[in-house]
Amino acid sequence: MALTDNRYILDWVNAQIDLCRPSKVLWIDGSKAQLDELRQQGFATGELIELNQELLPGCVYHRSDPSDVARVEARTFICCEKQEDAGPTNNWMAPAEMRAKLKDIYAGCMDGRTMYVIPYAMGAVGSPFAKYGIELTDSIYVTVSMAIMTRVGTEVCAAMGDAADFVKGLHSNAQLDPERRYIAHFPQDNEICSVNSGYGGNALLGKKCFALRIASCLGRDEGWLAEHMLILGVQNPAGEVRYVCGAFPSACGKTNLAMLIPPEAYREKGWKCWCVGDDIAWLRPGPDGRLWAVNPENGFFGVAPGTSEKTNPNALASTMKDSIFTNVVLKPDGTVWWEGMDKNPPRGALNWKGEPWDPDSGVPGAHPNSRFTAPAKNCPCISPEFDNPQGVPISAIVFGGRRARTAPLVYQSRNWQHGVFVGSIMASEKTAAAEGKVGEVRRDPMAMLPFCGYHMADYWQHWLDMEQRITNPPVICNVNWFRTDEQGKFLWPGFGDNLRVIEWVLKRAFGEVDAVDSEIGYLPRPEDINLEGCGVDMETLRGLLSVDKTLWRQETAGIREFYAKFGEKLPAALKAELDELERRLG
Ligand code: GTP
Ligand code: SPV
Ligand code: MN
Repeated sequence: MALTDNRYILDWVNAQIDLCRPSKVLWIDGSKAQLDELRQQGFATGELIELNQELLPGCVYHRSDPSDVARVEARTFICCEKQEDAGPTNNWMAPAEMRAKLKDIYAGCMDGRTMYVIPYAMGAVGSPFAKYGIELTDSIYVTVSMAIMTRVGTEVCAAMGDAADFVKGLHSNAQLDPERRYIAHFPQDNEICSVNSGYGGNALLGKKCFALRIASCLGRDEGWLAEHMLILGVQNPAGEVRYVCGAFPSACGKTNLAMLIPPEAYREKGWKCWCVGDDIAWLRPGPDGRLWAVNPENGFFGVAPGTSEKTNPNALASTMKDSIFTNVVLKPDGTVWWEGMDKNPPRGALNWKGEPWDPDSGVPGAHPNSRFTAPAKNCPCISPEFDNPQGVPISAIVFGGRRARTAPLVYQSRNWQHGVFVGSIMASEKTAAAEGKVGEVRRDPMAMLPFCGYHMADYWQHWLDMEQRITNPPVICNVNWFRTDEQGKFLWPGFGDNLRVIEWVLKRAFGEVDAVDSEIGYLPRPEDINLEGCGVDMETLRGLLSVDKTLWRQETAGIREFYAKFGEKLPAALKAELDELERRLG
């Protein structure tokens, strides 16, 4: 039975039923009983596998199709009326053409299946920042995942009332045919159509599709920012909590930084960290002129490999109940394993494809982009402000990526405009979170390259324009945890020790520490980074903070080439910042 009498919702849902012709329609009310029942059905169809309920209560396992293991950027489209509004970094197709294609693919695609109707909220229900959506899907996996990643059900319908402004999302696994896979966005209609993929960011439409691609367009029109950012609260020994947002490309450390545990020397003094969000932040100027952030999600869709008791115990603890594991190793005792969890790979286990796996084979058992889906409330360090409808005030923004050589451990931009420049020139070595060759350097402005729902140069202009609305702006820095030595070994311990860098960043935000000017921005004086108990010597730190002018001159050439893509639309302010950087480098 429908959970609403909202005409706009019912008319749209009915039209999709006519198109997809499901055999059954089930509205998701968000109740535990209904979700339990769905999991049981998932076990029966094999879509889900029950895990050891004593060791992992409420947890299930899922394998995606081996051809369907990451976001597919080549099949992701922005379908606005004019191609120039999508810009040179997005795939574009005319809305009418895409709709015609999709109509054929969706026609009858749910025959013999159930259509699940999921009313969901991005942000705390009732918050002035919250936005609402309906996802239609024929996947139980997607449905139970959405129930973790977002707030779903009856209370969402109540909050939507009879309003017309909800985001429409139609998802079908269809045949999981990679040739007919489309992740299509229609910003002018607040609509998302996803078909032939059942994987994460392609299929959980609240996440990248809505909360970034569609929301970035809403933010442009309404005067706010939808960003690919974690939100971290840092509590100092005086008990004061300061908040930082961080934009790193996929698989570059957002979840890890968001759940950071302070190094022992810090914990002893009383430092604590709080996780507000690990992937997406919606940022708005508050009446006090500061930038305020909410995390629109309700769970974590985190990279499994490398997550361990040592690197990220909070993430691991978050997955101990009511979670979903996708494409990891399935152990004979009904628990899970992945590379980097510990040094004891299991024997007699099944790999991510469901085949018997020999840990000595040299082939990884878990897919490198295997993931856990865990409720935010499970996280031991979840912020008391997590559900605060007003969000949290942001003192600093850090941009970052994986750079073996160029970017120093940290540097601060000179002002907002220079900070926007620093974000726009972000680059990172490619990881497994998207399809493509791992290792090559790609420019990824603000970590938004695959997620900006409109022309990237207009997006930069929007960032620049935001300065007018933020009278008390956060500082903007760039960080790089991934500098390596000649042998390719990381020079910085990373993880919890990143707090040493964040402490400096936050001190800069409050004018509590000096810095040295350099060609690229303000650098820390080495003695201002607290190295107590971290095993890094001054010499190494100096190296980490060094700026190699030859490399940076090559870098500016690369930036110029990248900027050239944007032609006339490139904001003059960014062009001026690049000129200034080149001038300083000599
Ligand atoms: P998405 O969920 O795809 O957006 O990724 P993410 O940005 O949340 O990245 P995540 O925190 O899951 O980390 C991805 C990988 O980077 C894991 O293998 C981590 O172990 C590794 N990593 C994270 N932080 C650090 C760090 O400070 N230093 C080093 N060397 N590796 C790190
Ligand atoms: C990312 O790739 O940035 C992710 C995973 O967080 S996905 O949801 O697939 O986008
Ligand atoms: Mn993450």
